[in-house]
Amino acid sequence: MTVASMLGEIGAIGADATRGGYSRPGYCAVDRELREWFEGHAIRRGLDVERDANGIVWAWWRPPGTTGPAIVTGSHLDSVPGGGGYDGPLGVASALAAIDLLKSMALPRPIGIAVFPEEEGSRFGVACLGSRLLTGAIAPERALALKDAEGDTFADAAARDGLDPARMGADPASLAGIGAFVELHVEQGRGLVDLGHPVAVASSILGHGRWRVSVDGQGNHAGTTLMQGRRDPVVAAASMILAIRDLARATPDARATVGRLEPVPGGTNVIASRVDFWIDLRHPDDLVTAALVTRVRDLVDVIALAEGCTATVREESLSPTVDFDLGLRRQLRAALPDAPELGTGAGHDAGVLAGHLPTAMLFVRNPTGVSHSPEELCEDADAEAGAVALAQVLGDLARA
Ligand code: HGY
Ligand code: MN
Ligand code: MN
Ligand code: MN
Repeated sequence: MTVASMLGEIGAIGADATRGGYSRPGYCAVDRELREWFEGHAIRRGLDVERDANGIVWAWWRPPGTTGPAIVTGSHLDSVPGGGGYDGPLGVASALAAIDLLKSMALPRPIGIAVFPEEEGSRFGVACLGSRLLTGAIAPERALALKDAEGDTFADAAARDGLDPARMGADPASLAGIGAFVELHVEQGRGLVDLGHPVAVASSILGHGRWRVSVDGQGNHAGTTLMQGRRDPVVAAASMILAIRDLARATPDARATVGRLEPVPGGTNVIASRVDFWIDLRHPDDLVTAALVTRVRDLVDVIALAEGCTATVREESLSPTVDFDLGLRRQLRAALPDAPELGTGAGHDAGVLAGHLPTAMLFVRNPTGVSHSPEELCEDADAEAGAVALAQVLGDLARA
């Protein structure tokens, strides 16, 4: 079965008619449907499937005679709201296609596929929630207390999704069973388009974090409240967002985004009493990110005061810059001598695992270079080339 046809099947799950693209939050019915799709494909290939206490689905190819830590690949099936069809699913479908190629190779090591839940953090606000739980990057107590936009706690959602919150948390034994992890992912930029190659080896992941800003003012009637003396948190937030944009513009390589803003109560004829907005901030140097956060906190305080409001800034997640293991990159480049190396500004579960075991990534060309949008794209031929490259790399690592 081709990667493209598997992507076609996945594309029938979680389409978002309102926003376009796909909306696939973690640990819910859509996620369950996607997991069942994956489990069906894995079982049909003779893989042993299990779902761990953190909700990660593992599929193992462990024929008799294979020994030692497994070579694992995989990615995620959840999406951002209105996301594209490749961010995550391309890595999972390519992993299944790679297994089809590897099964006849009589490799000495077991091969595994991992499907990580809530990689986007779209529902509970923390990116890579599954792999962070697995590695201990987030304490289960903190994770279980996270709430989604409806006020549902992760503990309740996980329990409804068939998990036992009491068993969640770091699993060093599971990590020890992995000799190397290689994630294939659609490129979320135009690097490969400009270089004219279908596949690249990843060199690094930009450090990135998320902060929630809550601004409180005075709610009131839009018609009976004169402009003088208003304490409008939405106006304060607007000034803050522009100031954050200007700060990032003035800092080479920085990226700052506010894509989510929620006024309370959210009425057209109501001056909001509060507004929450989230900042996604990224920079290759973790020290610069920290300095930018300090500047953001200061400007938020100054603007809030000027607008007669109060404000808080709370860190929700923070991921340091990742430089992938040089030895592993060398092995991948030996397997794929024509493939260039590219860094990425996008976070991945591979970035979380990189601090715990030998980890690498492959990127596959995206002709539009656009991601987190229905315009994300990967041509069928490149998708197949990616799966062949992944099989090549996994086979080499299994024989190493
Ligand atoms: O936000 C990211 O960089 C990734 O897509 N989760
Ligand atoms: Mn993404
Ligand atoms: Mn992704
Ligand atoms: Mn009225």
